[in-house]
Amino acid sequence: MTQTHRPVEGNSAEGNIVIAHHVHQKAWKWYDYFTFNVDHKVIGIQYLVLAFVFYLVGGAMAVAIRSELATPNTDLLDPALYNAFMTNHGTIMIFLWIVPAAIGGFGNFLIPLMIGARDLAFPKLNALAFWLNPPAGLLLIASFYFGGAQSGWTAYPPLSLITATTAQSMWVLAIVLVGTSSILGSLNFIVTIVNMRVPSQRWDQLPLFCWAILATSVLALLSTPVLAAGLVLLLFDLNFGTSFFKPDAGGNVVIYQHLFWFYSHPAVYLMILPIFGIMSEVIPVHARKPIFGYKAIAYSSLAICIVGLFVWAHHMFTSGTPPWMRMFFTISTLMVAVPTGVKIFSWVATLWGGKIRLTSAMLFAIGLLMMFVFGGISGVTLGTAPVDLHVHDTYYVVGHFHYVLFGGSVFGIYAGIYHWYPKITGRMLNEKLGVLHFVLTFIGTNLTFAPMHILGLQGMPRRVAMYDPQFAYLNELCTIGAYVLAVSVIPFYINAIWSWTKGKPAGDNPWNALTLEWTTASPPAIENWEVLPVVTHGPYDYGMHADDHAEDHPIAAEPVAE
Ligand code: HEM
Ligand SMILES: [Cu+2]
Repeated sequence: MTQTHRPVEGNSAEGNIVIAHHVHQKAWKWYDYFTFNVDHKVIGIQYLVLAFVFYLVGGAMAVAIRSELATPNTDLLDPALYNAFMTNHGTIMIFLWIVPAAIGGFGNFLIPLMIGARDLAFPKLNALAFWLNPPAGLLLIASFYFGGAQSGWTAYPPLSLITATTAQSMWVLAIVLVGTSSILGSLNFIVTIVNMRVPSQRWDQLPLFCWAILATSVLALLSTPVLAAGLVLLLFDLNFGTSFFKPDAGGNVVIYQHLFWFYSHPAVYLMILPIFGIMSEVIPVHARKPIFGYKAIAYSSLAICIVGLFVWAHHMFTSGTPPWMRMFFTISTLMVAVPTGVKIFSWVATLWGGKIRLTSAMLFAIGLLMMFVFGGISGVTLGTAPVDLHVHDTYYVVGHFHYVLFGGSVFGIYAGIYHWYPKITGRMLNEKLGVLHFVLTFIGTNLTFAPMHILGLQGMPRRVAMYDPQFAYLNELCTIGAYVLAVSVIPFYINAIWSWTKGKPAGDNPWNALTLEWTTASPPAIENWEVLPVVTHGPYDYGMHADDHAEDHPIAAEPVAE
């Protein structure tokens, strides 16, 4: 713990009020953000900013891919470059955008603030975990000099063993770096949440975002080493003449798929669980209502984490898996829908009868609900072996996972940014630009990814630069949607950069929220608190106490009319 070396004065009779003197410095300078800084808030911002930079890189690749696909012929990119863009687009969007933003960014910035701690348990380890990410990104970008990895973000052998060997090795090293980062970060989160809550915060007063990060971290710890093992074997096959995955030399390609998906299916929960955590914070605050089913939401995160470990082979229904396996993995996959449904219903129930403020944060949260339900349903169809056998590796899959990843993760990251930007910077974002951003994003996402389901059902294969002219019309729609999405980020980036210094000052608690992070200054001082907070009520007790902004939420104060 970092704070133990500081002179502290305790109200020891109570045991829960600790006053720290000599907090020397109030705030960091801009250049501190470019150094090996150990403050969790600096690290959180470093993760977020790096992620938003890579979002543009991955997004530019998406625009290139969609421009190529605007017509049936390959008139823009040569096929090898197309494959390299496609592979690195997926890799960057997952490993350098969603995961670092959702877990690294929000997790680091918020966890200590939400539990009344001054930092994470191991601040240096935390900084180290962050600094593994920039070199990973550089490796991916530099790999284009060697042709770029071309075998898709799954890097299935034997394809990955016979295309662009050097670039593929760089790709493997990049993923091992981000994987290591995620293992270190997860350890830190678990120890911090378990050990460093202020004594007055009971487990059932822990904000749901913290529960989500806890579940995410456990899952990352269990699954990431398996991916690392698979990738290191691949690296050996690529460079040192081994043949773990070379079929013609006695190797087995299906083993690679098991190792890969044992991590990469859970990886979708690594991306979505923190986002679910963000949803559980944003919705009650902007609906001015206690969250419905706190315990159900907390437990369902843990349930998703456990069941999520037993579903990986739904990606392998077409890899010669025996029927009993297809049956087992269909059933386990469908079971994940249950805890997920619990969450969705809890949020809808929270919205029900709430005094909803349609802030940009709330718009993105509601947009997420709509998109995610749609993506979840197409996921259920894919998880069912008989359906998947038909649409596997078609655009149906591409439509599905973009609904979940874009409609789920990206909308959630935006909801979180609009919600916590005032805490992070001390300034409000401009709401008009926020609404414009939301409208463009919502239209763009649906226009880009909805037609892909139809294309898939009609039989258009994925991962192709050239396609049958019968698919031209729907592809044009997708490409127009992609341009709308490209435009949609402009108001957001302008807003985020401009408001950082010029936005309306936010005050400490602009939304009148009840979680602990809103009890300290905006932006929080270097060690977060002058006086550690004392938890007197639950994080979502809107309208339940006379002193907590009753003017804002009259709902629960009066008995529900029935
Ligand atoms: C942050 C959001 C996004 C995420 C997480 C994401 C993720 C992915 C992933 C994992 C792949 C698979 C790559 C592979 O198979 O190796 C992929 C492919 C693709 N993405 Fe995205 N993507 C995102 C945004 C977008 C956007 C905005 C567009 C269009 C404007 C787009 C268009 C495509 C296309 C056309 C493919 C190729 C599909 C194929 O041929 O299989 N993606 N994306
Ligand atoms: Cu999966």
